[in-house]
Amino acid sequence: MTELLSETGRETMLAPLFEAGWTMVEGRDAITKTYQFDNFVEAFGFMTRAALWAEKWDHHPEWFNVYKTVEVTLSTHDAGGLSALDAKLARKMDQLAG
Ligand code: HBI
Repeated sequence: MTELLSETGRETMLAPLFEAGWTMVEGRDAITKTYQFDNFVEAFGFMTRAALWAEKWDHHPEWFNVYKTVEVTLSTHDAGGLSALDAKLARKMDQLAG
């Protein structure tokens, strides 16, 4: 069972993500960010790169792609909320999005 982020963990690990455009999901212990790319191929390329990391870390996003937009929501299903894995994957996604 993956541990939920503690209060201090949230302060330290989520603050930089909020600075980078992530927000809490209304009514859910999850974070979300919408990425805009130049075109569909760029958007899908991002998803492909992110998918390899999600698989490597066995931690998968909930995401929705329309054309050049990718809407990402992260939460840890088996913890029932946010864990350190979500912060880690969010940081990686921001790096991959360039
Ligand atoms: N991804 N976001 C998320 N949350 C999980 O609990 C999770 C996952 N990917 C794989 C995974 N769990 C496996 O370890 C099994 O628990 C399904």
